[in-house]
Amino acid sequence: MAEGTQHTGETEPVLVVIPTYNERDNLPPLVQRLHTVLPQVHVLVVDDGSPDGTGEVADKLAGDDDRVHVLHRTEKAGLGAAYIAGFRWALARDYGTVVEMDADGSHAPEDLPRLLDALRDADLVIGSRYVPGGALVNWPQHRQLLSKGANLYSRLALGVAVSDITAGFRAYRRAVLRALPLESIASQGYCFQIDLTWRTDEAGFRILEVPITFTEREVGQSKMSGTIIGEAVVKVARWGLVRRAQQLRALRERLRR
Ligand SMILES: Nc1nc2c(ncn2[C@@H]2O[C@H](COP(=O)(O)OP(=O)(O)OP(=O)(O)O)[C@@H](O)[C@H]2O)c(=O)[nH]1
Ligand SMILES: [Mg+2]
Repeated sequence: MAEGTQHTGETEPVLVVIPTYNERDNLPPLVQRLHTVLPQVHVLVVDDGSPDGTGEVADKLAGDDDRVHVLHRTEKAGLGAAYIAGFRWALARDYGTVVEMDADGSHAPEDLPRLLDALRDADLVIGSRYVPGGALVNWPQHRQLLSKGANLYSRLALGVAVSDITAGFRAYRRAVLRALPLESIASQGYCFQIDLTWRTDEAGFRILEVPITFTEREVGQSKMSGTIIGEAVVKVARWGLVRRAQQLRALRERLRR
C-alpha cells in the first residue's frame, strides 16, 4: 500500500459503517460533514427498519450519491449485529479500512483523518475519550461515571491496556476483521466494543488510541439500558476468567521449563 494515500480512497478504499435506529434527522448532516472532511470515503448505513423512516432517508442519500450505500435489516437486532452485517458487507468488497461511527453526532467526522493516519502504524485505532487530549462534551456525570467504571472494570478483568475500551469510534484494518470469528460474536451495545477489542488484542494485532472529542447526542433517543450494562458485566467477567486462566497456564509452562 502506498504511504499517505490510505484515507484518500485511491488504493485502499475506506468504508464508514454507520448503524442507525431512528436517526432520521441526524444522518444527512453527518454524512455531509463526513464528505466535506474526507470526500473519498464510502458510507454504509445499516438500518434496522427504523420506524421513523431513517431507512428511506438513507435510500435518498444513496440515490443521490454513489459513495453512500444502505443495508436494510428487518428488525432491531442491536448495534453489534448491525456492525457485523456491515463488516461482512465490507469484506465482500475491496475496502481496506472499515470505520465504526455512531449516527448521533457523538463522533466528529473532523476527527476521522487522525484516526486513519494512526492506522498506518496500527491494525485498530480507537478514538479515545480517556487519553490526553480526549474530551467529553455534554455528558452527564452519571454517564461519565458509568463509562469510566466500565473501562476500569474491563481493564482489570481482561488485562487489555486500552484506556477507552468501550469507545465506538474506531478504524479497523481489513486484516483484523478477516481474522476475527465474526460468526461467533454475539455481543451488543458497549459489550460489542469490549468484545472486539480483546479479541483484536488476543489475536496479536496492534491497537493505538488517538484522542477525540465525544459530544452527547442532541437529537433522538439513547438506547443505553440496564440490559446492556448487565450483559457487559457478566460477559467481561467470563472472558476475563478465561484469559487470566490462559495467562496462568502459560506462566506455569514457562516456569516448568
Ligand atoms: N442498526 C442499528 N443501529 C443501532 C441499534 N441500536 C443503536 N443503534 C445505533 O448505534 C449508534 C449508537 O447508539 P446510541 O443510541 O447513540 O447508543 P449510545 O451511544 O450507546 O448511547 P448514548 O451515549 O446515550 O447516545 C447510533 O447510531 C444508533 O442509531 C440497533 O439495534 N440497530
Ligand atoms: Mg450515542
